[in-house]
Amino acid sequence: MKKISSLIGVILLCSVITAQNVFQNIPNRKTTTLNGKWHYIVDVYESGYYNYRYEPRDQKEHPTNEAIFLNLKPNDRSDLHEYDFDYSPTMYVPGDWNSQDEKLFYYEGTVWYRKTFDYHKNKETNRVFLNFGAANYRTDVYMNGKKLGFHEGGFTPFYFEVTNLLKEKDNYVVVKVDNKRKKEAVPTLNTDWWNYGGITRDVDLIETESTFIADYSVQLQKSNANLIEGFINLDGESKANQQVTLSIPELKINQTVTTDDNGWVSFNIKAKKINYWSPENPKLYAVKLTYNNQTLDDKIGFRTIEVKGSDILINNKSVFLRGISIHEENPLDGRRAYCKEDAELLLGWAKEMGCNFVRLAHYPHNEHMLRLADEMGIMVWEENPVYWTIPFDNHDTYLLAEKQLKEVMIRDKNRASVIIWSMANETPRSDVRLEFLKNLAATAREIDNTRLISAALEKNRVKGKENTLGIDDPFMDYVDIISFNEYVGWYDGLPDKCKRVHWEIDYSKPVFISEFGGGALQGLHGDRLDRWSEEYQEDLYIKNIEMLRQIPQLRGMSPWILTDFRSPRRMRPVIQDGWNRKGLISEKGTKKKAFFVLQEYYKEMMEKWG
Ligand code: GCB
Repeated sequence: MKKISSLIGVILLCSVITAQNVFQNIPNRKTTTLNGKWHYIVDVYESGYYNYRYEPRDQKEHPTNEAIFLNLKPNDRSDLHEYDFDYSPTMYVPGDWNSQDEKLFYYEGTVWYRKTFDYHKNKETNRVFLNFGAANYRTDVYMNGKKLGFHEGGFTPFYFEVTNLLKEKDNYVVVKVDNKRKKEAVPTLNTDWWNYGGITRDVDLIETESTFIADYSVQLQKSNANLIEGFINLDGESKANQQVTLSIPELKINQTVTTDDNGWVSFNIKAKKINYWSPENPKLYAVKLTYNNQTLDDKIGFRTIEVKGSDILINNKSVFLRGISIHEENPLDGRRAYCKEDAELLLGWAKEMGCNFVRLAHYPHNEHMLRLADEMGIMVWEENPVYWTIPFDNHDTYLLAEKQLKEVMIRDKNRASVIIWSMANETPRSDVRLEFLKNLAATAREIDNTRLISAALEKNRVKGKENTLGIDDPFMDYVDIISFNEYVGWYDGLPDKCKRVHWEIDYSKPVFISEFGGGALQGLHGDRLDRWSEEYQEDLYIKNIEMLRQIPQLRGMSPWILTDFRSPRRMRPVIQDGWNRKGLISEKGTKKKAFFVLQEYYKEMMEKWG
């Protein structure tokens, strides 16, 4: 019991914080991975979190033995305990729980995780942070019996400082992950993808000096291909008035700048003869930031991205976005994608199809995808999980959406591959929704004025004109690229309808088709009118492509979708069995006929646009 009361002291001292800090460039920092096997406890009733009065145990002055975050063991043979991590099963982190334990395949609720470890700090003065790449959806984090805080949002990173809690021996991190869907959350109750739960991305301890480079941005100024600008931000007690050096040896840049009282400094540096990043030439420069004998390396590409009339210009050259939409799922294993090998598989397929662009739907994907896209020369659309009908009138929901948008923008701002921030997908038109999206777009532009803003909107019929489609969404005024999903031939008529459709889009902005497509079970053959056959999907692609050629401002597309993916909405036995079949590649990795239609079209577009 003594042990418990000393822990309580620690608990009371701590004020619980909501994590929303994002570390820049974790791959190049001094880290110790906590990936691997973690013990877990499935807590359907959340008994380890709430007491029998339904009060959170971590807010009680005297939490009883049942508070799982305390990670207790019976002291003697009479002690009452109803959980025990040591005898509980283990699963792999990172990874979703659905694919690792058959009983958890459909599970939506709380699972507790525990990892124990020893840790030796390099220097007495160093600081240590506990970082999660992502965990879905709400994560409460405890270390050595103390609550560090919580994070909401399933696809963005967060960290807590643990310097003062760390011991040399027998540390334990206990994490409660809850993936229950909620109406007011982002995303909301209703989605068309699998609600994978768990600690789905890497967990690391990051060790820094007492004052260190926390964040930075290094990129070309908007529309100025000869000026590299950005900022550097130090964190720590002596962050004011410090010298930091930015060097890019290949460009003969070596500049020292001095931070202000907040540890912040901005810079702009003229640069000559930059070898610009582009899909044809994914040049990345070695960039080094040095502060007080600490160095942080990165590889950064430089390019401009702009819109002029209906053209998208990369490095001042018109481009056609040969894209494909992708979910963060490894279909071969039927699980969330989380590692570099997964990114290689997915982006490798996209490249094979002839893509120079991917739409990472419908939420921020793991950082491996972005770093690999940088290396492979694939341009990227990143998306905020504002999907379908979230409660647009709820201010807390707005704050959650904004927080997740900021988190991904902070993480990926130095990736040249990212050219578009997407605010939302298929949201219903209304005044409150317009306000919501306008505010999100304004925030995005404030954080990053160099990239383009868009959202996957919806097409509509043009009133009074038969077979005429267009888009009439007031949010179009706030985006750089008019993107919309159209499902002619699947949800809207049969593929033959494509021949009858006229498009009327009176806007001189680039038009991008963020989705079209249809389902096919790989290996099911039939006539082009047999829904679910590969021939139907093939015909749908041929006719959609022909139809879309009529749109003069068309500057790209990301059809739905690269591979079949798990979705509980897809219940039809034999054909679907829990899979959305709109993939151009099956869950076994076999290409369907439509894959080759798109590949052929992209060959043509490459010849035409370069
Ligand atoms: C859509 C959604 C996407 C769905 C797709 C479908 O419009 O944006 O998330 O999966 O349709 O297959 O119905």
